[in-house]
Amino acid sequence: MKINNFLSLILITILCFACKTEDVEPVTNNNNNNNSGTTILGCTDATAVNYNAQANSDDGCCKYFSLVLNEVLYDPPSGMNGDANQDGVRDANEDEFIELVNVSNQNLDISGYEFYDETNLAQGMPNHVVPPGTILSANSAYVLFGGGSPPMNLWVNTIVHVASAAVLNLNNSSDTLTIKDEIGNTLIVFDVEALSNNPDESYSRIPDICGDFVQHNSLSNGLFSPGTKVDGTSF
Ligand SMILES: [Ca+2]
Ligand SMILES: [Ca+2]
Ligand SMILES: [Ca+2]
Ligand SMILES: [Ca+2]
Repeated sequence: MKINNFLSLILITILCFACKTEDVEPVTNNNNNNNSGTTILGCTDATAVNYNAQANSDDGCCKYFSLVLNEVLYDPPSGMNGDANQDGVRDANEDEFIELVNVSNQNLDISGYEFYDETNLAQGMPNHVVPPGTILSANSAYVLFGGGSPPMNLWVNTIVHVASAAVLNLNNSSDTLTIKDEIGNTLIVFDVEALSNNPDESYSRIPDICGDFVQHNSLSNGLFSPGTKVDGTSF
């Protein structure tokens, strides 16, 4: 019995030491902005318009201007596949569109912004002027079609307009789109010629916002996506 008691004492002692060795040391968390240890991708530069205070890993996509040209359809496909504005008619001019995104964290007043093709820029006559009171919410899209009657209820969290004065008239072989603000400062210049291969689909930044312009269907995501990311999801 004495030996058994002695062995029990040793066993209890060992178990107690084992318990102590399982004490968990406090985990050192090197992440500045969250305590979960998960990686949150985003822009980590506080001077950028799309700064993400929650991000702890930079995604290489900091932006310093609010408006980003994200997609251009200058060559609507033939047949009803080219009815980009979904008004039931395929028209080579009316179904052209451009898609802009307010990538900043704040609403953006784009009233009075002017859109020109090369011909109209030379004449000083915008193809389109954004009407007064047009406020583009943070992280939402603005789509401008060449013309037609797009059913506005199809777009959520996206402002859709048709060109107010003349179709966009983006010549497939060579043209330049110019966007100015309400006081005439040039914001965006997009040269179609570098991409002028009559693709029968749009050119989009892929990945959206951050990437270079490539043909929209490069990743089998369809021919165009006015108002959404290439995969059809919201901005
Ligand atoms: Ca065209
Ligand atoms: Ca159409
Ligand atoms: Ca033109
Ligand atoms: Ca799109």
